[in-house]
Amino acid sequence: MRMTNSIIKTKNKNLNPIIAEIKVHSPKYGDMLKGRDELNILKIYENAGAAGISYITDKKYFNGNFDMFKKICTSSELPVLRKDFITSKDEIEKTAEAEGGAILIIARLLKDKTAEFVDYALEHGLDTLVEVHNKEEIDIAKDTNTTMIGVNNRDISKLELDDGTVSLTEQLSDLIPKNVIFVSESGIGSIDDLRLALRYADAALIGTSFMKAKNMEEFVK
Ligand code: IGP
Repeated sequence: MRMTNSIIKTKNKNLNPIIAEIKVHSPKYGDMLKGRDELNILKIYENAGAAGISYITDKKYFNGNFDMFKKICTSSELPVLRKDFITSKDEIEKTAEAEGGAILIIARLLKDKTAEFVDYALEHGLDTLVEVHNKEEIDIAKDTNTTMIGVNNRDISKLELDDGTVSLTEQLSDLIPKNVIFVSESGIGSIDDLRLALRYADAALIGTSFMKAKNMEEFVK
């Protein structure tokens, strides 16, 4: 199933659409697995009612790897978002071959190539999440055929050393076109943060606090 369909389906059931991120390593907190296994965390997220899964394949800052992404895709019925700093179309092809459900395209990174990369991913059957952090980047995202736009509440260039602020989702919400799925990403640490995010966005992407939490069901209900 595609990520957009799963988010809409979850919303129609009156549940909170959450993309739950299996985050192996955080630049701020270090190792997040704490001896656990990625596929165990996947099961926990599925049982908690996540609408989708996110996995970071970047090795340098997040200690992820593409083989694990493939394993997660084949082990789950849920759509899986590949997060990385994608700058080559080969990586889009690889993601589609692995039967990923969606791919992250960072507007700040791809600039005027964003639309082209989005089309390439869509042609390969992937949903696209164009990540933005300010008005200029939303203008880039608006000029594409993307199915999803994600406001990253953190500044990606600070590599997660900032905590981010969910109020950025609120501040930028009026600028997001109504015909795309709007995702609030990063820094969602509590049910109150989630409520604020989902007052404006269709879905929330949560990594760090889910890797630490035991009460994910409460977020979905
Ligand atoms: C998850 P958090 O604060 O819940 O752990 O954030 C996710 O949004 C974050 O990992 C992220 C990311 C990225 C990682 C957002 N954009 C781009 C790697 C690359």
